Amino acid sequence: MPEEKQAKSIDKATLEMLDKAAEEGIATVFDRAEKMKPCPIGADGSCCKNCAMGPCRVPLAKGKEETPEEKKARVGVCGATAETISARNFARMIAAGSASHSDHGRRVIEAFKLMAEGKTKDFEIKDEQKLLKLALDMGVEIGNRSNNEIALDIANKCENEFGKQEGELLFIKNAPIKRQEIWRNLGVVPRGIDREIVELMHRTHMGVDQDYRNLMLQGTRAALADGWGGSMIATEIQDCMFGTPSPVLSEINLGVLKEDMVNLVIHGHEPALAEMLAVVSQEPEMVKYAESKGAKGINLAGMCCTANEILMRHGVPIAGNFLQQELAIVTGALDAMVVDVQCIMQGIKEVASCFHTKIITTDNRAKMTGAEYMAFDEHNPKESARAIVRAAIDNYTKRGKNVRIPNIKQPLIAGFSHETISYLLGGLFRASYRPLNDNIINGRIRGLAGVVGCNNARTTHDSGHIAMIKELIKNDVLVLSTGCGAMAAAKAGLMVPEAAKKYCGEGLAEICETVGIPPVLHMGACVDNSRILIAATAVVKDGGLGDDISDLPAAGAAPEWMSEKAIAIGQYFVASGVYTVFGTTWPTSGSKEFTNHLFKDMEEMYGGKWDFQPDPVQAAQLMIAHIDKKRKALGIDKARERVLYDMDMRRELEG
Ligand code: NFS
Repeated sequence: MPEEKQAKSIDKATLEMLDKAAEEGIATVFDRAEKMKPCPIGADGSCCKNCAMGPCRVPLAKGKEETPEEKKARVGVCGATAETISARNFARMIAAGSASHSDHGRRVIEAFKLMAEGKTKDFEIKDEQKLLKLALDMGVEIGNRSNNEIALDIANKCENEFGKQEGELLFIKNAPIKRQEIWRNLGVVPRGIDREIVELMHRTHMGVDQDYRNLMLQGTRAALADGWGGSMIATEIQDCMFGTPSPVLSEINLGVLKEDMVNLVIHGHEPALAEMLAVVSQEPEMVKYAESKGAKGINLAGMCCTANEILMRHGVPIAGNFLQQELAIVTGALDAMVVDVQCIMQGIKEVASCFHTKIITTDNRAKMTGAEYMAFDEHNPKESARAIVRAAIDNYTKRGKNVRIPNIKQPLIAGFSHETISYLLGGLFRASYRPLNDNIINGRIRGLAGVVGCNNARTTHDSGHIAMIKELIKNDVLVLSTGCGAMAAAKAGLMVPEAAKKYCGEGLAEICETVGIPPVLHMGACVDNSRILIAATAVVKDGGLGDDISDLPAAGAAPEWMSEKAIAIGQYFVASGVYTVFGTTWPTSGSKEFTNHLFKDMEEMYGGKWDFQPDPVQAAQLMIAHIDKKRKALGIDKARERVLYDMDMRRELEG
């Protein structure tokens, strides 16, 4: 029987634009993925190219048990074993992922410092309460000092977290006490963010660390330096400067583009420029300028995590998630795609060459051959943003006749910072996680799941996220989401309160309806996974559910992951005590021993562990089983039935 072709997406807007691309002979990521299969040796982590004696390939023969002799022979030219090679590759993914999140955090601090020093007037403190709380947490004097004086001290302290050579990262103290002890006992508390990443790169160089256990201790240090360091710093400082998110209504999918307006999509990860674009695109002079070119106004929309940032704080609509970036251009209605850093496919340039769309790079760390570079000047952010908006408006006049915008979009509610969750549940004057804890203890909410991460062209777009989330909420698991996973959920209509009645088990539906929240809470961009860590810690601190994150009936997943950042996130979740299951593909399959270390040993070390399950419904069942195990350990298990999907229900899901 011929192999059944995998559906490209479950999202109708995506499918419609893929048809348009096909009609016009335009290749996208979906076509390239079909044309080029992944290298099976590299996909399993069995290829080492860390020196010029290689690349060495040490693939594991599939379908039969390996003999000890065969295992012994599976080494690189230098003698590196499959275990070492696999661990090095995995560790380097962590290093790259942690570097990306952390360098994002560093840029945010730079802007924050300029603001504090009065060198830019366009940024300001938007959340004074959060600033003061940060000051208290970080030991910064408040007294009679101005906000900017306090902010400058905080900026300097945060900056120091990157280059610190000794001691412990400051935000480690945000974790439950017991967690901190576990880390100290294992010796994995990060010193400085940069130091841990550099040391990991050193240790994975040819001929350095050859013990996968030891390598992963450093991998964990670098990952924790991301989750409880770079990412957490980014989130906290962004909240001070741009405001802590609170519930906001918006819309998502390609249908947010408008035929009669200048369409400008901001794509990437960092919020500073996007914040300014959100402001200046509404300025009367700008709108007038757009009208002078025949447009009805300026329509700003987001893509990937920059989109999440400005959605959370301003309700700016989202055009789509990772795999939709080229398709926004295929509509023919996009006048400019403005990019900063991360997750930007080079393919957008080629697709844009078939239309009038201008690709504008704005960050000196991420330029693209053939695209126009318009530097974002942090000293003068508003002016930079105005120049970009003007360029988009000018380009509107070049829009061709070949325009088709799918008439598909969904409403969503976003803005669930951990502060918001406690206000919503506890009330403005007694904000607390108590009601959440009580409802977990009484079983209305079975547990919590973080479903996060990317899209991956090797699996049906959005399908993993949606199948997994529906299975979880059906079983009364409240889902916290970030990144492209959150966008998938929103597009499927799961981020409105009405979704509770339709998709949730009785207990969860009751809570959502009473509080007026959706069953899937949008917590922001991928750096905002740190919000999930803080929320989990708040649940621990509120009491009744153990004294560590690993005691909570909670689990994490990235069913469609693809980025190195996802591996860094996974490792800091595991090291923070969370059972974490990934889908699509597993990058250490070439070494059973090393995979065992991640899937088994880590549970003894950290109370959390990795797992891999490409079927999203089965993966959800693994998460639920883990949640039930934790409920039992806490003594709050009462007999409850697990809803299992039958084939009809699955078909309905996929249809
Ligand atoms: Ni996260 Fe956000 Fe999306 Fe994946 Fe990329 S945009 S930082 S890496 S693809 S979720």
